[in-house]
Amino acid sequence: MLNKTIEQLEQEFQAKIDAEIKIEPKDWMPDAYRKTLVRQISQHAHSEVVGMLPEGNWISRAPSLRRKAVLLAKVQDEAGHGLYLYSAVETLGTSRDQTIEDLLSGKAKYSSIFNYPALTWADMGAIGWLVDGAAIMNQVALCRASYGPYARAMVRICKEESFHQRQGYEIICTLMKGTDAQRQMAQDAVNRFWWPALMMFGPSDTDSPNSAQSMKWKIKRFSNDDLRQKFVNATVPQAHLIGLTLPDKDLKFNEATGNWEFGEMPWDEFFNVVKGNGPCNKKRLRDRNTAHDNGAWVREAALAHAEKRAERQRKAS
Ligand code: FAQ
Repeated sequence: MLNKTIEQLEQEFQAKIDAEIKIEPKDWMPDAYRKTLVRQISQHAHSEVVGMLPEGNWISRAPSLRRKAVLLAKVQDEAGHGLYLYSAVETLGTSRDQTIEDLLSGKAKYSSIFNYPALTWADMGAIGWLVDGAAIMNQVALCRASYGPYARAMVRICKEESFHQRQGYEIICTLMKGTDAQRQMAQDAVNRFWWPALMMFGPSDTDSPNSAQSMKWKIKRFSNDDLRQKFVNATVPQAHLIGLTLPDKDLKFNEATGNWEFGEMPWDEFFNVVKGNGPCNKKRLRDRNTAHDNGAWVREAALAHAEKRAERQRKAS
């Protein structure tokens, strides 16, 4: 490797990617590839962890023991997803402490969707059905990402997200079979979460600075707009099946393309939320910092325990 030029190394690297050979942590990789993975995977990890907040808020208010147990399990799954993803970032040479510090200081991004409030129980259904549904649409493709540790983490995450999506749809279906007030609550949640869910796929392809390179490196397999369209196509029939309308007067089926065409995306709102000015950005960061501070004793205890074990092993050997 020492005798090779950067150009040769880059060519070999791209050839491996083109041949669908996974890149592993100890393999040579261009700095920009490493940087883009650290960026995307850490934002993804932060999204899972911040994503626990709106749902965590409903665990104590779930309408039955069964609903409480399911929601609790789902929120715990999100914590697990965060941990797999933080581990994948570590394999790229960035410390977990640094990655988490970037979230807590407000430097790092996380998905725009988690800056919206969860106002009613129906929001738990809308989040599971629409938010996890959008997440899987994007993440199934990431199971084939070129970086091995990310792709492998995504396989497990997708299995769990698929359960999350079904539990959300089941909540909404149950409400739609209920009283007028329950149906209205479901419709209201869908009205509020529909556009923010579509924004999860990121800016349109013409405004997505990272897409072209990420697709060449096979980190991304589909463009933001392609995935958004696939999500709309999959979700509109599910809404209609149970009597929900979607808050888009321009939504119409195009027989020729087989696509559900949708109206103008609220891009001003998207960029505003990403810049930190969404309804809950400040609260989410504050709550995450409080949770981190409250967990200090757990981290200290775990470290003290690990040191004691290491000391015992040193003495025994
Ligand atoms: N929110 O050039 P692109 C979940 C940023 S997990 C905020 O298109 P890229 C599970 C983007 O980072 C949800 N920022 O970027 C769950 C970039 O900023 P930078 C998270 C956004 O990376 C469910 C800039 O805009 N999923 O929900 C957003 O090629 C329920 C330009 O954009 C993932 O993270 C956004 N929506 O494509 C948990 C999946 N969109 O860094 C709890 C992995 C874009 O240049 C409860 N990530 N930006 O300053 C990806 O697939 C990609 O990163 C995209 C964006 C598709 C999100």
